[in-house]
Amino acid sequence: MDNIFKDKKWLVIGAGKSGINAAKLLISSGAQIILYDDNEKASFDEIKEKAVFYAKEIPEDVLKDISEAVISPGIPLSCPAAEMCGKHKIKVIGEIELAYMFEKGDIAAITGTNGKTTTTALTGEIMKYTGDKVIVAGNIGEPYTKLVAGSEETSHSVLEVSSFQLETIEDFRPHVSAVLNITPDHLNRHHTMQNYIDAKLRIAENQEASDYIVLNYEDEILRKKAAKLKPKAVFFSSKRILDEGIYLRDEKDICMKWDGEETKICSISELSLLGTHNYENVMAAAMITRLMGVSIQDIQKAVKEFKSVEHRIEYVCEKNGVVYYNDSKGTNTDAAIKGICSMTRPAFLIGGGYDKDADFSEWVECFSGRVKKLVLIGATKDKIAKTCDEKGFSDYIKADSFEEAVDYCKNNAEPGDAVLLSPACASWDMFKSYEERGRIFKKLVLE
Ligand code: UMA
Repeated sequence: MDNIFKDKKWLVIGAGKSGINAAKLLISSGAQIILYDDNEKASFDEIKEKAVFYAKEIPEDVLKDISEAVISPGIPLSCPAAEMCGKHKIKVIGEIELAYMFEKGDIAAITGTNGKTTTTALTGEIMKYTGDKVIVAGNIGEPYTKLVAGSEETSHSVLEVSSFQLETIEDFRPHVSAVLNITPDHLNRHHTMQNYIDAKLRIAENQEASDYIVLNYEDEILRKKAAKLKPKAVFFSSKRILDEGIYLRDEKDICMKWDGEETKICSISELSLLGTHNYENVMAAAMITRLMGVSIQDIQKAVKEFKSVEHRIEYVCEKNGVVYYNDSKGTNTDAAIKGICSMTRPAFLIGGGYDKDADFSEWVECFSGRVKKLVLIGATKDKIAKTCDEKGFSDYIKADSFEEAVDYCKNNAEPGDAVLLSPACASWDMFKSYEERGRIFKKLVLE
């Protein structure tokens, strides 16, 4: 095969995890790298010998030699660097698309507003029962560009893909895709709900009739879109028994119906994961892996063995009769509502963070009878406080720092209470990532 990268000059936009790993993949294929980041202090030590770095602006004479550009997911196509590419007719692809050019095996790709990390992790665990090599990558944390070089003809890549990543695919074609649900999120980036839905559904754009898409039957948007998609749609439902697909029978058993035959996968009492949203994640993962060729017996074993994912309603510890939970992955109101609704004790809730133009009404509405005190942090604290005032919820305080918020909870929660970090916001105003926010929370709690 011709090496289409050799001696080509590639522009890598973004010097975070995705950008650095995209650059490394390109360098290993013989390409030359121009690295761009809005932040002039961006660190790129790993590739500093092999990349030329620019911040804010790229000189015209450098741009004219660039053949293609790869953009990181967190950077919108309206950023100055991508606009410069447009002016110079340089094609811009996303980091997922770049990795896909190196893929040798088959792919299961999972998106949705919520649940995708748990579903991806579980899908990866079930796929491992095939005995084949399994790569778990994407929005879940490990960039696809970092791991794809290890793919083989018989390997399986299980990818969590965000709407940001799907915006910039071209040929990316999973054999099995899944959209778990679509509720408002990232509207500051996508501007309208329709744009957000369109970005998510790009997951099926290159799929053919021999491919599958797993969809949530209870999500009206997805149910209506199914017939218009090229891959065969297979549904899961937590509310009704389906003619084909996977569903929760009598609110206790997860059953799969395929080729006219119903098989019980497990009872929900056998699962470590809690809550209906998690049963949906299990159903999606079981269906995806069945369509990827895993046996029913292996699916049955794997789902029962699976434990919860870090930062998703994660039990931290019990101290002085107070139980602490880290739900830092609750980065939007929908996910955070699931966090609160899973609590069986009155909760001190730490909320607030980066402003994504979200509406906090529904989140605040579910506080009644559940939230003892809301401790607000970050850029959205005044906006959330205003929503609380409008909704008649007055048990809130504002903290000046994350440490102050955690300390307040530690000093005021009483035996029988829970302390829950479930911010309903992204972390980027105060932290590098939701992972960093979750880990700092756990450290402060355990101190
Ligand atoms: N930057 C700019 N201009 C901008 C914005 C950012 O130059 O307008 C620069 C920053 O200075 C920084 C770099 O871009 O140096 C960061 O790039 P990035 O935001 O794409 O972040 P990465 O570190 O590359 O991580 C990305 C994903 N981040 C985002 O989509 C925001 C990670 O998803 C993903 O795990 C990682 O790639 C590996 O694939 C995180 C996320 O928060 C978990 N995702 C969102 C979510 O789940 O809601 C979509």
